[in-house]
Formats: sequence, C-alpha cells, structure tokens
Amino acid sequence: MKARYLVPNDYMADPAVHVFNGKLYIYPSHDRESGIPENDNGDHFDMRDYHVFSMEDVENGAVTDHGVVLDVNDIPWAGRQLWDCDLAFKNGRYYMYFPLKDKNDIFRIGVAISDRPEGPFIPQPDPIRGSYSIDPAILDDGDGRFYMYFGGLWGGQLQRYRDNKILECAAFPADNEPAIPSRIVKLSDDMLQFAEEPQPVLILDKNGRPLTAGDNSKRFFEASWIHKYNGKYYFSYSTGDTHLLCYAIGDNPYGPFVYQGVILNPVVGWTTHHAIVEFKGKCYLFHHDCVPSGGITWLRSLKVAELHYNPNGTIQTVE
Ligand code: FUB
Repeated sequence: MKARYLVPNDYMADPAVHVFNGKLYIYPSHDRESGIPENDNGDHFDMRDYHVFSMEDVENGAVTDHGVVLDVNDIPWAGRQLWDCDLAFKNGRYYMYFPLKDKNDIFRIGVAISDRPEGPFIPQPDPIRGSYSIDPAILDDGDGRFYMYFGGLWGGQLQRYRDNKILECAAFPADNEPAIPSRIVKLSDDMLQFAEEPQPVLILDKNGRPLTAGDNSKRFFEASWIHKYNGKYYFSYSTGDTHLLCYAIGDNPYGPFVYQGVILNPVVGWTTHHAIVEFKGKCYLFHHDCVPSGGITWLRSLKVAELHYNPNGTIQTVE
C-alpha cells in the first residue's frame, strides 16, 4: 500500500487508533495556528479540541469526520494545551484519556466518557489523582486489566518528577546514567483512577543494560504506544530530539523491554508520534509529518503506511 494522508483539509497529529465494532477509529490531536512563538516547552502546540475520525477501509476508503468531541472550554480544571489522547472500551463505555495543563500550568491526565466511540465525550470534573506529564497510551490486556503508559520529556514535564513526586527543579540524568523512563500504571476497575503507584518502564539493550540518557537515538522521550503481537508486548515510542520511532519487546505489560530497532526514520517536522493497529488482516502505522504545511512543526498532518514484520517478530523499518 502507498502511504497516504488522511485529513488533507485540516492539521491533525499524534494519532491513537483502535478498532471498535468492526470500524477503525482515529483520535488525533488537533493542531492549529495560535501565533505563540516556538520554544522548548512546546507552548506553540496550543491545541483546544479533539475530533474523531472513522474508516471502514484503510487502503482506499473515505475518512469520516465526527466533528468536535471534546473542547477545552468544557473541562472544568483546564488551563491550556490538549495534547495526545488515547481511548479504551470497557463494559459499554468509551474512556478518553487526555493530557492537559491545569490552571497552574502543570500537565495532568484527565478522563472523559462516552457511550459511543465517536463521542461526544463528557469530562470528569477533576484530573486523575496522582497523574502527571503527557501522552497516555492504554493497553487492554484482554483479561479485564487495563494499563496506562505515559510520560514525555522537555515540554511534557517528565524531568520534573522522581518516584512520582514533583521535584523542586527539573533534573536530567548524566549521559552515562539510566535514561528517564516512561511510566506504566494499572487503571482502577471503574477506569477513572490509578489502581497503584506508577512504575518505570525499563528498556534494556541486548546485553541487559538499561539504555542511558546519552543514548538519545534509542532512549525514550515521549509518545508511548503499546501493542501485542504473537503473545509479546511491543512498547514503541519517540526518541524526541533524534526524531526516531523505536520499539522494544517484553514478556508482560511491566517489562523490562529489550530494545529492537527503528520503526520509522525521521519525518519532516520536529515531533514524531504514532499508533500501530491491526485491521482486516493487515498491520498499519499511523503517524504524522509536516510536509503539507511546508515544514511548520506545529501544523502536522495524519498519515498511514503499512507495517510489516519479519518472520522472527522484528518490525521492518518504514522509510
Ligand atoms: O502534540 C503535542 C506533543 O507533540 C505530543 O504530546 C507529543 O507526543 C508530540 O507529538
């Protein structure tokens, strides 16, 4: 299949993608031109709402826009910046998890609920207790347990936390120290809170050593995604300042995960972000780039490409 853009008339990024009721649903961030100058905090990514899109066929089919399903003005605790969200389905309800800065400019993760995959979604009055940072990605482990992976460096504020406590000052490890990890946490039965303390997601090299902070073409930066293939857990993520999408494989949701390689080489634009989903017997990589906006980092466009596995379960790099 030839890679293709999905929403040519608007800027959408950070896709989360799921199959519900035999249809494919896309939950992206909605980029816009806010006029805010670009900086390392990502203030220029000032998104204010989410749309939902659906497709019956990835290769040639139409993409249906279900319109605005959640607006920052409807979230009681909102400050600014609706970033990458993800979805989960349980007992007839759809739960949308979204990062948003609160009124103190601290990223927290909120939940909004709908009885339909295409929304609209009604936000809970408060963010999840103990939540922080950005980029929630949900694993439905198929046994009634749901896990959230989350976290992002720099503008995502993960460097401001250690052992789930906020630090007085942001702290980055030295280059030869273990990298700042993404986090994993089990969700409560009602899907509205954490059921435990978040734990680090350890990524090891092939010799069993944790990836270091200086290994910035391999270590975690942001944009967690998790999927299962042949009974293994594939944790994938962006390396941020080196602009790669990489992956690591583990035997259970908590890891450790062993680094395997690159899924997607750098695209046009600073950020790279993705979802991997199987639909109608094929595997797809949804991601974004900034080609249609002429390289404007904060105006990104949704794209899909087919993804292929090698017989040993490794993923072929998409160029
Ligand atoms: O869209 C804002 C941020 O950019 C996301 O949360 C990150 O993953 C990066 O794509």
